[in-house]
Amino acid sequence: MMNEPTKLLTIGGSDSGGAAGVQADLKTWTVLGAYGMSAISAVTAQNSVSVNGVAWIAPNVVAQQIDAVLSDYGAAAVKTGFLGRVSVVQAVAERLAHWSLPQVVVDPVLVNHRGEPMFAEAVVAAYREQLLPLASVLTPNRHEAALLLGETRLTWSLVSAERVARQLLALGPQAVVVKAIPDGDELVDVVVADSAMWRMRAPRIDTINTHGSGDTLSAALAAYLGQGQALDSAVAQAHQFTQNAIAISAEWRLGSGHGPLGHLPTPQ
Ligand code: PXL
Repeated sequence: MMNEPTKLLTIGGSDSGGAAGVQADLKTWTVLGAYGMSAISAVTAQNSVSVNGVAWIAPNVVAQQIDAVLSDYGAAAVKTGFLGRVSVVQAVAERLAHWSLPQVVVDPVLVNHRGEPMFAEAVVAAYREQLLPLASVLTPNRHEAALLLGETRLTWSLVSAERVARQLLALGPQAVVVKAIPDGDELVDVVVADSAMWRMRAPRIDTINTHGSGDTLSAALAAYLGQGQALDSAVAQAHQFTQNAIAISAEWRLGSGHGPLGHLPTPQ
């Protein structure tokens, strides 16, 4: 029997610095033995210090890329990232509904690394109304979770994170992972699906090099789900993969700012 790789599609933005966006997804997928494809929604000019420019790709061209790969290769799982425009969210939701994919991981890229909203409220509404109902798993950080629910004054605790995760679940995704809730020296991911809820804890690694960590977690999750893992084992392995990648690059100084993860495990 031929041993073919699992096919995966990322729909998101290009990060010229190679840390986040489709570059993070494709690196993650290669390391995990999958075959990665991409539909680019935006081209960003950025490095470890700043984002200097964004060029948006026309929604029909985003749709054409999706149709081109799904009509030929197909995909076991799709991940969405930096969509950023109502018209792009609409086009992506429309094509995903058309192709009726088995696994859709929606990483709602809506805030910058300081937790501030990057886009107009209409973009958040488009996510809520059009993309969340199509998601197998939604993977917001706490700022994105609050934004999606229109909550501006949240005091974060694990209990509020669990409430928020349940409220997001009611908007349509089959599962929600709220990432990186601070709890003492640890960061906790809260997972809800149906009647189940659980927490994944990890010590906070003291490093500036976490650019693309959210993308890496959701990309790894898409890969494990696409490879046929159940949700609980897929989220646990994606969490572990991301922790390892953060640990590998913790001491790197590739640029002078907020640097990337080390996706490739170093030989022991
Ligand atoms: O980490 C979220 C993200 C996703 N996609 C692109 C990005 C970023 C953050 O920098 O630049 C293209």
